[in-house]
Amino acid sequence: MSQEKILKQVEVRNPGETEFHQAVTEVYESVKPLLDSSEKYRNFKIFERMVEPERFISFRVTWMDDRGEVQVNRGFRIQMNSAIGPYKGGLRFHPSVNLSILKFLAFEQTFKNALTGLPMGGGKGGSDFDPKGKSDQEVMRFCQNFMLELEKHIGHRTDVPAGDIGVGGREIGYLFGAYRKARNEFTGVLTGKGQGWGGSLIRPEATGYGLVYFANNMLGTKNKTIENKRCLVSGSGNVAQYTIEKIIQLGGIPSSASDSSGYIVDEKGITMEKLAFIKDLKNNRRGRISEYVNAFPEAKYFETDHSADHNPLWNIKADCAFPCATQNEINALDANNLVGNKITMLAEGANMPCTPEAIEVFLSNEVMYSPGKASNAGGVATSGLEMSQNYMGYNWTAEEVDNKLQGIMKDIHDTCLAAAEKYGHKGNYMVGANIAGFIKVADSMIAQGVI
Ligand code: NDP
Ligand code: 2IT
Repeated sequence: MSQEKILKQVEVRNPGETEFHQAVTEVYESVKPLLDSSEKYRNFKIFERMVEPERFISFRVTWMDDRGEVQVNRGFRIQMNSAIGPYKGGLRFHPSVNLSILKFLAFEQTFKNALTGLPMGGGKGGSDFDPKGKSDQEVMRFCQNFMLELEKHIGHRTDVPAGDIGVGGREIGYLFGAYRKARNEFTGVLTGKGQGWGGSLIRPEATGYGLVYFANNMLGTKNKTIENKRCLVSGSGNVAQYTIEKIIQLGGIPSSASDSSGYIVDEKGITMEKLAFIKDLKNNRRGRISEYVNAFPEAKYFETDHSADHNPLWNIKADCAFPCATQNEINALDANNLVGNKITMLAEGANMPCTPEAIEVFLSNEVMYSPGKASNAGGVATSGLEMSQNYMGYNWTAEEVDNKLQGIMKDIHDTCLAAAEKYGHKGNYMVGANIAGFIKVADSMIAQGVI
């Protein structure tokens, strides 16, 4: 099928699923020269197969809120591709969750997981349930009812979910408890578990730490490091918190954080003490980032105007940027503002936080840019290490896991650069990540026949 036909068919088969179209188009454009030159990928219809989930499950989740009112939500699991291992990927609980968002995430996850070098296929799931403002009991009842259905479709050798937006340690605990009860078995069916019940050390930190390790590798190609670099970070959840932590540990200066209501700017830099405040605020008190300025009045808080054509957070002077909140949070105007302020590097912590137009701005202005499927892969890689430890019935030390994580991030970095250079796009991490991830999955699919 020609380029137009393949992308057209994705649009026709998945009407209105704009995020999914966006993710598919990016990968397609990167691998097109490979498809053009390789008869085997064309004859085996590899790309056409990759954009069709192997299976997706959609179900009703009914639960009772604290007032005794019955609530109805939607639950999903996209089992995208299992050519190189069991389906693996997070669960997102957010009111915006729909098939388009989960399909884009599952599609990206397939290539990301291939890049880690570990045997994990691609999957993603979640619900339009909004944990914000819910009591612990409500979250627990929701998780139990969600798992009542999901447990029929997952397993430690079949499909291993984990966290994502709105799903952290608390939710994984409730989900794991419900699975164990339903199946009467204790297996590593979820990752991101607690330390005492099968979790891996460093998994909570892994996405953010891995992101900064990756960024340091990128800067290393120009004989630079993150030390003394001013860094913009968006988000204030799991990924943002440990990105900020690792930037501080490596001598950088994180100067912002955000949530969906607004952002804080702390020109003096977020210190370990200030980060401890953010962790307690977000993970225990479940408050808003605006409260940061009450504790640290030297910082400033700005509300986000969601109807504006750009986000002023990305117009603050800095050397590096780490978007760690959500998809499409940086558009072309934001990218131009970053370029105007002479940003040297942007590494994606979130999945697909930059629009295609924003990426174009970075690439054409020689800003070092890395796609989430490469630079945020440390989270799922450490999930893979958690699975290995569960299979072995053994735990590695924090130092052992952290060393493996650093090695994996370096390998992913080098793999992206090597693939980019081989296919004529020297220094382009996006093309390199897409091609290297694609080849691994594609060749495995071909070896396993037409199924
Ligand atoms: P969390 O739920 O811990 O934090 C999400 C953060 O992003 C919060 O600060 C949240 O603000 C903000 N946010 C969420 N949605 C929006 C939105 N629509 N507009 C503005 N801000 C928003 O999630 P994570 O930190 O786990 O995930 C962040 C990103 O990283 C996601 O893109 C996720 O897919 C990706 N990722 C996560 C991994 C992981 O291991 N957890 C691994 C790899 C990637 P608020 O509280 O107001 O909603
Ligand atoms: O987007 C991601 O890579 C994640 N949310 C983590 C997935 C995982 O299985 O650890």
